[in-house]
Amino acid sequence: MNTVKYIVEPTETEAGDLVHRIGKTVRLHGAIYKIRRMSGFAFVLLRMRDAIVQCVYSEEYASFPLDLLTEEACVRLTAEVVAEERSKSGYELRLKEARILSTPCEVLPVVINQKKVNTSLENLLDYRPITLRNEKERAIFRIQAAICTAFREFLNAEHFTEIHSPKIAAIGAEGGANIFKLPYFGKEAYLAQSPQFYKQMMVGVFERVFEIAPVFRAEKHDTSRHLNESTSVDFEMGYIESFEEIMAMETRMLRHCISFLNKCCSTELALLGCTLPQIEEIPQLPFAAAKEWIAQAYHREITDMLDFEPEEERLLCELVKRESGSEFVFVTHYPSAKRPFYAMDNPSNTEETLSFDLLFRGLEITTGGQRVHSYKEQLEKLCKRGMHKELFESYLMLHKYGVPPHGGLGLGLERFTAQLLGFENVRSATLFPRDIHRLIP
Ligand code: AMO
Repeated sequence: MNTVKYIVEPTETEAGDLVHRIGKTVRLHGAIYKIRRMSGFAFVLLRMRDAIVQCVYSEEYASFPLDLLTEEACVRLTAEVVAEERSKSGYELRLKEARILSTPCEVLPVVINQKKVNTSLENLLDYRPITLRNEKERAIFRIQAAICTAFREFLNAEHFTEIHSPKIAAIGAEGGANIFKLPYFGKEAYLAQSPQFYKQMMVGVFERVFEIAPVFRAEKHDTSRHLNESTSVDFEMGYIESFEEIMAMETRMLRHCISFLNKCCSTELALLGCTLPQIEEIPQLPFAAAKEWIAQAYHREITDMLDFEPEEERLLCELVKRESGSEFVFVTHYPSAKRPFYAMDNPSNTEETLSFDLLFRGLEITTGGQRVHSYKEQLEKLCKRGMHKELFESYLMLHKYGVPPHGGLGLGLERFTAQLLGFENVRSATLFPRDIHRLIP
């Protein structure tokens, strides 16, 4: 039995637990974020997993010289938690011992330990592996993680099953030229533009499914709203009576998300100076009416009857906010000519689809709608568009062998995060953005 070993759980303290350890000696680990030398002592900020905590270094208590600590060194520290009324936390952490686990070889190329990383977006992204260590940068992605947790929590409670569909595919689901090709053992394959076909197929299996995963779009334009790889929050649900049920589900999902963030990310939101929107009922209006309204209100000529210009999305949100107070608006019944072949046409006007976009603070964050579920109708639509039905045989099994009326949506995680936190560029809410100029880091 002597050879059997047991894993010993480390007994180190979390930042959040320190307040309960007053009067005790604790062990902590993290990276040295900042050293503030004062006269006779120093404040040492430790970047821990869950927060940045302030320790006090004084020769009186410490068994090591302050010079042992350098910024961005990873350390294990022993400290005494002493009650201190003058401190916001109610305690002071007096450093006693330090063990250096690793030290940086070079001084950082950007200052990351100020309130904000004071540099251009380009630099911020070029040095992402370290700029993300900044407290505010880290907060953005902690919030993004919480958004996904909230969506998952909501969808699981609504009996959606999480799926993982392939990202290498034989055909594109969304049409258009923005598709990445790749060689695939002598064949041509594509990076998935969306999980569209697979989530629809899975409606036939689980009725309600969702996926949070990357999607790829070969966008040739360098804009503040487009990425070449983004994270899509998709859900799809069966046995719907109308596409409005999807909008209602999204409204409830967003409400849950906002209340979850207010509860779990109050520190991060305060750090970023963000107040989250309240979501009551989200107003909706048809695409054609929205176009007219914008044209009239702003004396603009309508140049494209099939889609919005980015400026029109911004203006529409402005109008809706003025009229109803809502920062969200559903635009419904987009023209069939601009929607993919899987979108269901409105039976009472086949020029338009039973589909919608959700705009938030001037930007489209979601597309969704009801899908064609009849085999005959889907074949007709494919043929009308000059598409080769042979290419879609496996997708069409869905229709051929029976599927309930269904629909769903895709929400861009980076766009949603960016709008929620008030960023002008979607890249600010993307860990490692991919765009026409950027493949590294
Ligand atoms: P769509 O193509 O509109 O719809 O995409 C859904 C949502 O994904 C986000 N998005 C992007 N975000 C950043 N960069 C991009 N290049 C980019 N492209 C899209 C947007 C958009 O609203 N299959 C449908 C969804 C559905 O009907 O279920 C689809 O992919 O926020």
